[in-house]
Amino acid sequence: MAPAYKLTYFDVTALGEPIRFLLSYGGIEFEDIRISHESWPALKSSTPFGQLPLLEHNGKVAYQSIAISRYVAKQVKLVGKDDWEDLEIDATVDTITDLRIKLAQYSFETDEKAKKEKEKSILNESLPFYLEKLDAQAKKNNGYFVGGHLTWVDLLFTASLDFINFMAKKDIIANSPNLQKVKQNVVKIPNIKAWLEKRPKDTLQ
Ligand SMILES: N[C@@H](CCC(=O)N[C@@H](CS)C(=O)NCC(=O)O)C(=O)O
Repeated sequence: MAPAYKLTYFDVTALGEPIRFLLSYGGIEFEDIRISHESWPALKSSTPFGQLPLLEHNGKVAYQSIAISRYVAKQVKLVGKDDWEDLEIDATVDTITDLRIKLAQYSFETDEKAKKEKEKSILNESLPFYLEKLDAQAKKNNGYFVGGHLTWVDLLFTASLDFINFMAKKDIIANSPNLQKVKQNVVKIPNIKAWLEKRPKDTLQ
């Protein structure tokens, strides 16, 4: 029987990888459909908002990577212990998203002069600002972001690192010992380890 979950995204980690991590964590089998850039234009208009990723479950289609991640986190029991922890998780996810969007503004800037300016304001100012605060949060929570225990934001952060590092052109957590702990706490989980070994090796970012 075909798996009940089908994830459709491009052949990159980026916004699809947190969902792949979460499904893998829960031992949930899923179809990992990877759309090539050549075949995307023909598919685009059939998607809810002309973008990927999409998750199909029980014959229904969901879009928006973070909403999908939150849904899968509930299925695999990686949410907070109470509403306040859920709020803290959501706030941290939004902060990581803010950082990702800033780095994309730098990374995909094609005008040389504008890129130089963004290097200063984003790479040299915003990035260290965010990293210092996120590292302090991970320190306070003993190698996790929220509540001193594993939640889906730890998986989302770790799964996003390849793409974020690609955009920043460096290992952003090289000098952030507590963010390194978050990553270690995630990659040592047997189901995540198995996914990392199994996932396509030539995937970009
Ligand atoms: N907020 C959306 C953003 C989705 C998004 O930007 N998807 C990009 C790939 S990362 C996409 O589908 N690009 C192709 C297009 O817009 O035609 C999410 O988190 O799912």
